[in-house]
Amino acid sequence: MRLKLRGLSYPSFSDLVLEEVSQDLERFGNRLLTEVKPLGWECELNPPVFRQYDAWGQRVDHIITCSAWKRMKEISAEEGLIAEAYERRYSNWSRVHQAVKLYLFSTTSGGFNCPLAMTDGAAKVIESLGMPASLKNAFDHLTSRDPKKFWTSGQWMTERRGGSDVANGTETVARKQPDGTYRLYGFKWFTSAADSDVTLTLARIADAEGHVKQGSSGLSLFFLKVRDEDKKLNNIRVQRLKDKLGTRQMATAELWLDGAEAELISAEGRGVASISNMLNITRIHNVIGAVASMRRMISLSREYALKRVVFGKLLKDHPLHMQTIARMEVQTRGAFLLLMEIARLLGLAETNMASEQDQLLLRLLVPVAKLYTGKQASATVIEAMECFGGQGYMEDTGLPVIVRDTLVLSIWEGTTNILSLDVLRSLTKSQGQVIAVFFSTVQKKIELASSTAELEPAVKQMQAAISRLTQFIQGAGSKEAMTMELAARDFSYSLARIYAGALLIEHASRPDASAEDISAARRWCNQELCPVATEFKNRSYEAEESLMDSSLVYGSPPSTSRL
Ligand code: UCC
Repeated sequence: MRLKLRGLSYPSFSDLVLEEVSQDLERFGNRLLTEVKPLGWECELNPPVFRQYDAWGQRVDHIITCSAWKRMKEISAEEGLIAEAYERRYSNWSRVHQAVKLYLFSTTSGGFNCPLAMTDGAAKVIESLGMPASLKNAFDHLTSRDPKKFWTSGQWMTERRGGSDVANGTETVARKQPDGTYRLYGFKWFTSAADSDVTLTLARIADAEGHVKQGSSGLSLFFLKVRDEDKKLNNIRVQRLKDKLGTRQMATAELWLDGAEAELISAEGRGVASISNMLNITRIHNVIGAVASMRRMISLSREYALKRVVFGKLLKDHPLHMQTIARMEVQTRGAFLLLMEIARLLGLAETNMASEQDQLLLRLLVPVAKLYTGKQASATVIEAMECFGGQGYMEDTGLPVIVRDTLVLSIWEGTTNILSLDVLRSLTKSQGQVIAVFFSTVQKKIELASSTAELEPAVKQMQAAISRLTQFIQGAGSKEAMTMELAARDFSYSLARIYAGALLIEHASRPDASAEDISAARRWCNQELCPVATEFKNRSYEAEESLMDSSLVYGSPPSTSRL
């Protein structure tokens, strides 16, 4: 769209943004192919090594990372992979620009997308706290484009008692010092990207008698530097590196905090609420990683099908094989649009352009998209691996690396069930407003399809799903709270499928939409859009069915019929 001023026609802001961003993405894409991809592979082949003692028996606790990993850090700064979101040179579109760059970077990053997620989260927390003067310097480092200045952050949330129930699992204690700083004592069980420069972490502040308050309201949020100017650890001992299924390029460590100097950055007892700003950002990065893995595996499968001859013809000429890839393609398109929607809403929220509805929608869609795309990605990459037959299982193809690195996406940053409960939390906290906004937004999007006859079946399926979801909500409202908890996962899946369906329909309603856009929307809507209504009808959330769940798992005493 062009703007007209005094008879002259100028390109609009969004046209300029699109043009500049497109050029940047094209340049970055070339850099990824020529420079970053080989570095990513080098990171995989040279995972971090832990050296606890030096030659003379001195405890040093060095985590040694390869040169390619260090180069990834420099490239991340040069490309403004964090900076872009905070400079906001493209106003509300900056987050979309950043998300697309991260999406392109993700599967070639050699695992460096993980520290970037936490770095973004840390910058977000600092900004959300109103940029306290004591943290301004850290913020500048975390959002710097200067490779020499750029810092990454960790997010130390998980302790020995687990990473989900943070409120009860956190044992780390913070003792106040006469100068107002704190010293932290505790054991962090999973610390991703342990080579990071700084971190955010939770701890319980001890009172004068050394007592701490248990539960969520006893937790406060702290900022600390991992090493001092001489690179000496901040009273932290590394116990060992984790031996993980995937993300092996990245050092995940067990850390003892033995008096680590830290700064209290939240109000006392508001640790969880404050770190949730970080969690929401890292969850969005998780979505980026999930969609990127899906897209990468499909691209590779597509290319392979153009070259591999089997049963006398190319794989691409076998309709059953094409059907398999096409099904993945539809899932990936839905996931991609969900990601873009979240990035769009986040961009609006961060430039004070979001309405109250946009903010509510963002709160709801982050856990919905995280849990749904995490699961979709695992299924898709395994399916895509199969497209290569036995070769897909061979390490030197690089395909198992993508599969391994994808499988974590449904676990870290909150498992599927924990995120489903977070969806319920957003409902409770907003007194149901999130769901009202959800319905009205979905309706508006599918109304756009009114002039596209080919979308009629999809619209009908969506209308039916919306009405079944409404009935479920009304029905579940009159039942015990337990019903909603048991339904949480199916409910969240229903929200994801319906919302992504609406986005695909909206996309396919554009005047320049292609036949494939229309087909993707139709096929998406052919799947079960509202599983929660089906399971509710099946009485799956009733108390007796819940008891039967346990009996099926453990048998009922005396157990007579274990298969
Ligand atoms: O650290 C990890 C790995 C790092 C690697 C990162 C790489 C990512 C890379 C991706 C790239 C490919 S894994 C750490 C994983 N751990 C988690 O994600 C935590 C999972 N657990 C939860 O999310 C739980 O639901 C908790 C911890 C939030 C539950 O805590 P509480 O204290 O029991 O929950 P409450 O009492 O409901 O919430 C406390 C406050 C409330 O605010 P107030 O007090 O004002 O009512 C909540 O509304 O926190 C608020 N709150 C939130 N606000 C809780 N969650 C949220 C949220 N998501 N958004 C906004």
